[in-house]
Amino acid sequence: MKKWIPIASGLLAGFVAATISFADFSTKTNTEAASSTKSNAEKVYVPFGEKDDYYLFASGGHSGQMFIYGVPSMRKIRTIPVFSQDSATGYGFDEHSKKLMGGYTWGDLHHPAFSETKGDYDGKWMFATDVGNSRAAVVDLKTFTTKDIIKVPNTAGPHCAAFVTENTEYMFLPTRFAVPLGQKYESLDDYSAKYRGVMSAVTFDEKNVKLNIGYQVALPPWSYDLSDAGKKGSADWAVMTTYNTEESTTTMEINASQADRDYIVLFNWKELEKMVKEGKYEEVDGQKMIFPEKQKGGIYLVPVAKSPHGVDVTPDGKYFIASGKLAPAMTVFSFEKAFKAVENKDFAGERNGIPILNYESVMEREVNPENALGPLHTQFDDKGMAYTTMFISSEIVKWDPKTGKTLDRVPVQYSPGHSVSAEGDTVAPDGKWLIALNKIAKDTYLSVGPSHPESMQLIDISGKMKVIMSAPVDPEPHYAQMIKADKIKTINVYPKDTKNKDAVYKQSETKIVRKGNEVHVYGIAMRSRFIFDAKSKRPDVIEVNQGDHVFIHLTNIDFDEDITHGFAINSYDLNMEVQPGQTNTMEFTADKAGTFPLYCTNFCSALHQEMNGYFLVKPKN
Ligand SMILES: [Cu+2]
Repeated sequence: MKKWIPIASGLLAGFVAATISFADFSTKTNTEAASSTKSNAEKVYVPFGEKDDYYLFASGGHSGQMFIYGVPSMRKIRTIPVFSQDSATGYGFDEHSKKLMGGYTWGDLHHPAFSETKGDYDGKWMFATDVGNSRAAVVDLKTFTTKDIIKVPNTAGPHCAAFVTENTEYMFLPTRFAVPLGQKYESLDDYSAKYRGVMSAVTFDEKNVKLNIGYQVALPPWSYDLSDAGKKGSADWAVMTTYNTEESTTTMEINASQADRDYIVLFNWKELEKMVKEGKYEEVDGQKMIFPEKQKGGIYLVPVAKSPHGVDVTPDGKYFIASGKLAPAMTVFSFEKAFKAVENKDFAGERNGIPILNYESVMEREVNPENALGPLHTQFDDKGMAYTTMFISSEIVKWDPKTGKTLDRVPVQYSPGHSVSAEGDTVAPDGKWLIALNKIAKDTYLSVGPSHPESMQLIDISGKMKVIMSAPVDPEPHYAQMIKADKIKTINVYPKDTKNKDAVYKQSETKIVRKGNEVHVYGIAMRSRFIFDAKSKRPDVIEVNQGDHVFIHLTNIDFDEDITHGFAINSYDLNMEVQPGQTNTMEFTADKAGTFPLYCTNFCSALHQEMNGYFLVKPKN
């Protein structure tokens, strides 16, 4: 009984707050959520009229999508389709998004990364990579829609990304699976000689909203796992972990864990950029490829405990932290010591022409919290303290990178992979909240059969760490980033684009144009009807001949926030969305003759159910 009193009174307090804020129409955020005097329920309760403090962008793994949550409420707000089709938004059905997807139907979205200015999230763009089909994408945070996707050649699964440099100069996409250049056929017997672990330096042209590959580096045929860019004094550098330096080609769980040490690849991207400018590269598949065994300088190896996962740069840019995922210890490495070792050529031999720095010369300290096992990934708070997920011992350990002292620890349910703290990988983390992204939820939620959801557990880190709540999540969050809500500036409606030849804003300009067997419909969606040809007897009907190639250009002329229309043709397996002010195109061949109702799929008004018409296909004979 006792247990329920604070929760009930918390809710009551919340309802009172809701009434007040609704009355004055306040849009203030729930800034005192982390106050330690509140109950768990009060800390996560965001009353009607108030908003969450943070957006959480979680990778959707092999769903191919990105999941958006509010923090601290942990309410799921939206799914952004990125690499996979999504009929809810028509993504992958309309011409623009179909083209972006490049012929693929799914993706495996791993690590989301916000664009940065001076090492801090600027709230403008979000990048992500696809391990399933080797692509990279950029999402516009004004509209929460995917704007560009590129296929990354010579790379098979850019798991190690995306992490951006301090001013979004680059994001580095190293491969998880080594493949021969050009992904040509080569026998696995020739693995060490013919396979490569290519890293791509991807640039983002903000003006044209276009991702490009600046250059590539033909690294040894190892698996590259995670990376981070330097900050402040180390801003010209980046680090990434690599495993299977054994170069094994089968039974990896045994063969890739033989050597006691794998490596962190430490590279100076300004140096690599200089090499490219000086023409020190070879053209491979149209890419500028740097071969580190021929072009010395710029890339170094740092030995690390075997099979490392995360490598994370401290907010001050002075250290990078990595751990072997089977080991009990985290290792803190010093950038300053690494720079000195590079300068003094303090090398312990080389691998594939890349100098290996002496472990002892670069290592600052090893940190070994009692009974902690399986350190994977580290985030930071506003005081520079580190929080490391322990996959095997199922806990988060808080520790001080400057002393190695363990400060706090909290069990999570269960097996956390990554974690994310508020702006926790920037130069200025916020503290307050940490979310454990747990791979296994077991019996946490109502059963949904043999396969259970994953979970995200919200941890208050404003004082002693405390798990506040747990939210189920679809497969599968690998990493997430959390940004202050007020940094994101969305638009309300798409502005009129008078240069767009497909757009029609006036009813009188709607028309159906035939050129041979090509039919172009220039139509309008508005509450609560479609108008394809205003002059026609039935303006909401499209009639074509079987075999016609049909383009339906549809503009939503409801310039009102949240009045989105859908457009589906029954039994034609087609659906797209037009957000307020947006123009979209659907292209298909009318191969089936018959009568097919068309309708608005996205609820738009009281008369939404009446927003329909017919698509008539006259048979050939
Ligand atoms: Cu509608």
